Amino acid sequence: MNVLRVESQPFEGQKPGTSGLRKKVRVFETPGYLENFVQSIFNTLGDCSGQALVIGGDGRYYNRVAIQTILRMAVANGFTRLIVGQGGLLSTPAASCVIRKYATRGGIVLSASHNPGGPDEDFGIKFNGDNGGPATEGVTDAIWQASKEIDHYLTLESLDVDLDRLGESRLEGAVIEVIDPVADYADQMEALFDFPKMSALVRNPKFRLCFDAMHAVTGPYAREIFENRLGARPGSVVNADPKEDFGGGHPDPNMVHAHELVALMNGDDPMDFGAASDGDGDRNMVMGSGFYINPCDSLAVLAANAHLVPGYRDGLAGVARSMPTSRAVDRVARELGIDCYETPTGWKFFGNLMDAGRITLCGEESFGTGSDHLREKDGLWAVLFWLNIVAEEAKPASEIVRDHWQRFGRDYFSRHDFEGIDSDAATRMIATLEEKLDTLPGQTFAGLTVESADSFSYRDPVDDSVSTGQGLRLFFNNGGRVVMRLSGTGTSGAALRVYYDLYQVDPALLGQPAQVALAGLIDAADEVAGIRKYTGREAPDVIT
Ligand code: G16
Repeated sequence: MNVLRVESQPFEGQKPGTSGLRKKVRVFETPGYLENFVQSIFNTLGDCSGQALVIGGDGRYYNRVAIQTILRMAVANGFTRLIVGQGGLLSTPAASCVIRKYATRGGIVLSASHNPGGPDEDFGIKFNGDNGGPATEGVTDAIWQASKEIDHYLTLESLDVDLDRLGESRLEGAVIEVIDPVADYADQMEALFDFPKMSALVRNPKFRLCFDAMHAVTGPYAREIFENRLGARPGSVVNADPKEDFGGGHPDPNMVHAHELVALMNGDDPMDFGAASDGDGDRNMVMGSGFYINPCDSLAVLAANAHLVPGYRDGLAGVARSMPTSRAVDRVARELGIDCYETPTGWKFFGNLMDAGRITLCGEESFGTGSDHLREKDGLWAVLFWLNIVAEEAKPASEIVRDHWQRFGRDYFSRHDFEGIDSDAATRMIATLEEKLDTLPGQTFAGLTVESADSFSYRDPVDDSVSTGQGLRLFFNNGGRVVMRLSGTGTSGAALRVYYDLYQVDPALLGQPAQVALAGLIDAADEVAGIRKYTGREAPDVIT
C-alpha cells in the first residue's frame, strides 16, 4: 500500500467539548487541522489493522470533503472495512445503530449538531466507541493529549471514493461499503414500536401530523418512517431535503428556531401532533395542538408510560438525567421503584450506565431523549415513542402531559441562554460565584433564601471516574433550583446557560406560563450572580 507520511505540528485547542470537537469550517479547512485530529483519534485507539469503522455525518457543508480525507487516513492507518452512509449521510443515532449492528471498532461522526452550517458556519467531529456511544471522558482526554504531541499523520494518495453509489468498492486493500443510511435504523424503530396501531392513527383523516426535519439529516428517515412505513399523508414531513446550509436556518428544535412548526401548531387551525429534530437527528421537540412539551417533562412522561410501548413493556431497569434537567423523572422513578441517576451534561455520561444494564431511558433538558436501544440520544425515536403513547391512550399529547402533572406534580423548568458573550466576562462571573458558594446558604436574594449551594461533581458508579466542575447549583427555600454553567458546544465566544426549576403540586397552579412561575428564581439568580452585569445583556438570547 502506498501510505504517505505527512509531517505535522500540533494545533492549539483541539480539546473536545461536551460533544466532540466543534469549530468554524474555516478552522477545519486549515491544512492539517482535520488530519491532526483524526490521526489523534487513531493514535489513541492503537493498532487499527484489520478493523472496521463507520463514517457518516449530518450532511452539512464540508461533510463530503472531510469524509474523503478520513477514508484515506483510515485505510492508511490499517482499517480494512469502512462503512459509510450514502452521500456521506448518517444521522447521529443511525451511526450508533450501525456501529452496534455491524460490531465495528467504532465510528467517526461528523456534525456540529444544531449549530448552523455553511462555509462561514460550524463543523464538528467526534469518535464513538464500539458500544455505539460517544467516547468517554477518559478517551476524549487521551485524544486531546495525542493532539498535543502529534508530529505526523498517515494518508494515501488516491482518488475520491464515490459516496453516492450503494455497494462495495476498494480503496487500496480496504473495502469501502456505501450503505443505505436509513434502512437499518428504520427497521430498529419498527421493532420497538407498535407500527400497526400508530399507522391506524396517522392514516385517520382527522389526525394531522407534521414533522419538521429543518432541512437537516432526518428528512429521509422521517419520510421513510412516517410516510412510507406508517402511511402518513405525503407532505407530513416538511423541510425534508437535507441541505448543506440547512436552508440558511438554525436546525435547533426549540420554540425559537423551529418557528415554522411552532406557527403550525399554535395557529388558528393547529395540527394534532407536531415534532422537529436537529441537524444530526439526535434532538427532538414534540408539540401537541397549541401545546409545547418541555424536554424534562417529555422524559418523565415517557418513563411513566413506557409499559404502553412494545419495546419497553417489560419495564425499565432505571433512568438517568443530566444534572440541569428538572427532577420530574426522579418522581416517576420513585413511584416505579427504580434507580434514577444524575449525570453531568453530555450524552457520553449515560453510556456506562446503559452498558452496565443500570438504565433503560435517559434524557436531558437540551432536547435529548434516548434509551438503551443505541448509545446516542435519538430524536425520531422520541417522537415515535410519543406517537405510540398517543395512539395507545387515544388522547392528545397535551392531555397526557396535564394528566401527568395532576398525578406527579409539575416541575416548572426553563433555560436561559446568553450566547456569544465575552469569554473572559463569562469565566469571571462563574469563578466569582464559585468562590462565594460556601457563604451563600442563609443569604436572601430577591426574597428567596439559599439553602445550599455547590459545584456539581460526578463519580461514575461503573468505572469510578470522577468529573468535577460540572455546573454551579443553588437550592432555594421555596424548593427551587438554579444551575449555571458555560456551554461546551459553542464555536465562538462563550454561552452562559442558566437553568431554573421549581416543583408545584397545587392543582390550581399547574397551568401557569413557566416564566411566570419561575420569575422569583430568575430575579434571585440575577441578584446573586450579576448575570446582567457580566453579560451586558438585559435579556437572554434564547429561552427554552
Ligand atoms: C450536546 C451533548 C448533550 C448536551 C448538549 C448541550 O448535544 O450531546 O449531551 O446536553 O450538547 O451541551 P452544552 O450545554 O455544553 O452546550 P448536541 O445535540 O449538541 O450534540
